[in-house]
Amino acid sequence: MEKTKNIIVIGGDGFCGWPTALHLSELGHNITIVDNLSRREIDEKMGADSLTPIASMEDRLAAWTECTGKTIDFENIDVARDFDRLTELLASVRPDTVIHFGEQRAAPYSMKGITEKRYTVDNNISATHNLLAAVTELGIDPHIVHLGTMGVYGYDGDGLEIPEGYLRVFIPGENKQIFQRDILYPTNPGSVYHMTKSMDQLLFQFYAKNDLLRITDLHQGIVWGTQTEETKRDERLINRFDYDGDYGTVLNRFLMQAVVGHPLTVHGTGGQTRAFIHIKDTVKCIALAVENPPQKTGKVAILNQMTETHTVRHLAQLIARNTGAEVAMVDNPRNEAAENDLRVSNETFLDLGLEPTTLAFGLMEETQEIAAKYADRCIMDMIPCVSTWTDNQQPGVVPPKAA
Ligand code: NAD
Ligand code: USQ
Repeated sequence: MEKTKNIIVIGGDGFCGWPTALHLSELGHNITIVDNLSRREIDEKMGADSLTPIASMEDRLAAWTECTGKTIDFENIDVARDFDRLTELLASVRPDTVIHFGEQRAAPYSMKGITEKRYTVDNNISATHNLLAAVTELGIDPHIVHLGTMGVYGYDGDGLEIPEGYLRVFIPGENKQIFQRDILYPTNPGSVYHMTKSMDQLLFQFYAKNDLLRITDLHQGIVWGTQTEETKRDERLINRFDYDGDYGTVLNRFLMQAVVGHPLTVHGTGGQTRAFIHIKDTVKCIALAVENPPQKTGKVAILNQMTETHTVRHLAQLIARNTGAEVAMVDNPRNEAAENDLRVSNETFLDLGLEPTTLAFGLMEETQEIAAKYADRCIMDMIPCVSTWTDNQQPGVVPPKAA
């Protein structure tokens, strides 16, 4: 391993943040987790819970020390609201790297109602800006690694490959002059949540240019799977598994639905093509990003973090074939294209040595070792997607004949 780094993981109690913190600790880095535990509070308020029994932060950290002899620090700070404590922590840890996962990340939750829309914008934009402002104010120079999303680009359906980095465009001016510009790839977000990630991009662009901050923005696809090498070591280290209609993502929802005997809820025609990545590859990609900080170029390093693309329909067919589950075509509660193509460049991580965990390889392990093992914890009432994008839409509920 290269030099030990001081790393702050904001959102380190979450689905991606927790296994990332453990993996980087395992690699020998000094880790401080920052989290306000808002995700656990939201579950409590909704009456939902992770399918897997996640331990308290105290028990998680004690288990990690018991298993490995390593310690991870924890600070309960709301980075969107408590600027002073965030600044104090940055001043005392003087991190080499800050990894920023600390945002409200569910599209359906962000579309539930006005309270959730406002919370998502206030929380996500303030969290990102507070981090950038605090780093600038202190005059420190950590590499900031942010978890962004593929969905900022929208799903236009024409199959144009989404590039990494800035997009070079040529704009016709007067007198047949052609002007060259390097711009952020145009965004076309499909939810209030995805809109906040588009806005994050502008914040990063500004601070990279104005203050020469070193920022890597990882445009990640939908994460599936649960466990990593580190979270498997002890049940108290287990990662969260969301399956409810707001926070459950499509592939994990289908896996859980298959084992509890619920029809797989395909929204609309299921022709939506999305990008996917296994949680084991998420933690590897982040470790690669941490080891390869960008230079101070005035530009953000923009990478795509995904390994394969599939239509929702294809995923449902694959799981139905493997498990015998029934597939239900339900109303699409979202305002999204019924069918689209999606091509994404992921050259950087492949060039850095990422060997993807494919669906074909990981699917059955995930079904048997996680979904089936904890199926009795499933709260069936939490399965339907009831957040609709507009008042004219219907929830994604299984029609009576198939239910
Ligand atoms: P998560 O909700 O499980 O974790 C986010 C964590 O951040 C939670 O523990 C929460 O308590 C914390 N948090 C939120 N606001 C905070 C604040 N103001 N101060 C301190 N902590 C705060 O989500 P996740 O699935 O781990 O996603 C992490 C990041 O990765 C998000 O930014 C998300 O947009 C991005 N991402 C996730 C996926 C996915 O499929 N899960 C895909 C692409 C991108
Ligand atoms: N879908 C179904 N049936 C379901 C649930 C979802 O057909 O039961 C469909 C949705 O309509 C959508 C697709 O599956 O077309 C993906 O939905 P999702 O909930 O799995 O993913 P999404 O809302 O896009 O959000 C998730 C994470 C988010 C992350 C994003 C990456 O919650 O944090 O940013 O994936 S991406 O999609 O690449 O933008």
